[in-house]
Amino acid sequence: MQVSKLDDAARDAAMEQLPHWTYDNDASGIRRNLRFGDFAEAFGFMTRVAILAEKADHHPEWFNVYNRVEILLTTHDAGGLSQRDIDLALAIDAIAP
Ligand code: H2B
Repeated sequence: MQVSKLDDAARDAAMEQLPHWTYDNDASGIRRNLRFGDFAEAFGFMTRVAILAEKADHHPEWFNVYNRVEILLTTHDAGGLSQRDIDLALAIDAIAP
């Protein structure tokens, strides 16, 4: 399905729903960093996100060390931030601690 990059106004409006996320202009995506009690909690969270991502056919770029998870959402097919990233960010927020 075709997906387009959000324009600046749409991006700014969407970001108002996502106070835990910051827009990274260089990456043309949004970032959220999380910290958990230990690796098992962090990886458990990543597993839940992976299931959501696979269902949506939209996948995060992320980095994990022990109890830290750093997430970048951008849409490769659109060359930047799209509504798919906003939808996945909202779904991630709903299961984040
Ligand atoms: N994830 C992300 N983040 N961006 C994409 O453009 C994307 C994806 N495209 N997951 C999907 C898979 C595409 O490659 C498949 C073929 O639908």
